[in-house]
Amino acid sequence: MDDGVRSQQTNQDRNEGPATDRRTLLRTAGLAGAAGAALAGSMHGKFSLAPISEAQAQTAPMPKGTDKPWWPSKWGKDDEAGASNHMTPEKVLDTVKWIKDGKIYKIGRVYETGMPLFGARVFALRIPGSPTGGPFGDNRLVYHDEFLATEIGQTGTQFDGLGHIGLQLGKDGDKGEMKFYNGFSAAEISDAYGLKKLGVEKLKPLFTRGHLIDMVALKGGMMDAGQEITAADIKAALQKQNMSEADIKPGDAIFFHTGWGSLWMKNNDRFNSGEPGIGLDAAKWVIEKDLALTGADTWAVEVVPNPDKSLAFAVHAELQTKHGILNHENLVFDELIAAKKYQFVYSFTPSPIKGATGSNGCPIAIT
Ligand code: UVW
Repeated sequence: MDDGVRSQQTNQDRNEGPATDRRTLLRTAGLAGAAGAALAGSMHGKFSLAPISEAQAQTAPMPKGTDKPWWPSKWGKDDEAGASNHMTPEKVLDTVKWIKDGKIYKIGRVYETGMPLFGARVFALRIPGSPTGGPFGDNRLVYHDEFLATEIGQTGTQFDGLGHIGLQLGKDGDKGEMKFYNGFSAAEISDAYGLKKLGVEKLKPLFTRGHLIDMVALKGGMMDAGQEITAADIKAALQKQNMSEADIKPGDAIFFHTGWGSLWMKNNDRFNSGEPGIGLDAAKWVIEKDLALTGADTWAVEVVPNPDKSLAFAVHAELQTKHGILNHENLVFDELIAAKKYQFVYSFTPSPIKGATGSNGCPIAIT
């Protein structure tokens, strides 16, 4: 179906829906009770949400926090690259000015067995054969291959692409109304062998100015699960770090050091139990600043549980689904913080796996 037709049909459907339906927020009602408690508790390790009932599903056209279509995207109705479109030659040339001492910092984690994983995700690396092949030839060459079974874009240091997070509009299970970035529906994009639209391979390589917010310094210690980073916190941290809010330009990236990453592989249960992070207030600030990417030393970047316990990953939906703003999770900033390097070039090219929802890989910061 042509995109214009797609958006017209959905808009028409929504405009003609009964007014009472617009006020019905039953899609989230299933989260408010028992599942809200699950969110507050062990969401990451043992993800569980109470399913909404069939009766609720029949009368639930709009989810909480969404009152109008978010498409077409400002990048065009066919766009699949979202905020990576900020990466123009002009942006790259402006970004390069931030390279002062030529030092490169790895800000991604090592992928290994025992790292904390969301829900039932797995990470299983095997080297078949030991060695996999050989010896070959008179020179007796041997070689190793690896076999990796994992949600490759959603374990460890992970970059969320635009096919990852969507919102169910309309009735529960209606894939035509399960909407992603730019209004693409699950019905259009889903495929068992890779997303047909919004695959991570559609994104442009990211090379932009990164601003690091040290929340540990601002708060005087590691933040706690459920502790929200607000726009006021960002402003206060910028001031403390002698940085100017005016220096944050469209297409830049913003990163948050919460201290939560210190639990990585030391206390996975606590790491998985929730996390500090940005809430909807900071997300609004990110959208207003027209940034390309958010990142943090946590597994979702956003506060979990959300202070509004009826909401699940609301910041993901605001930034990625509605605005095409990208997200990088489980980053490490310790070396940058130790060197007091709060401004750097962030560089990352998502692994171009056709139809993938995200990407593994090691982002770098260049100072
Ligand atoms: C989900 O996959 C729901 O979240 P995240 O992007 O944090 O892994």
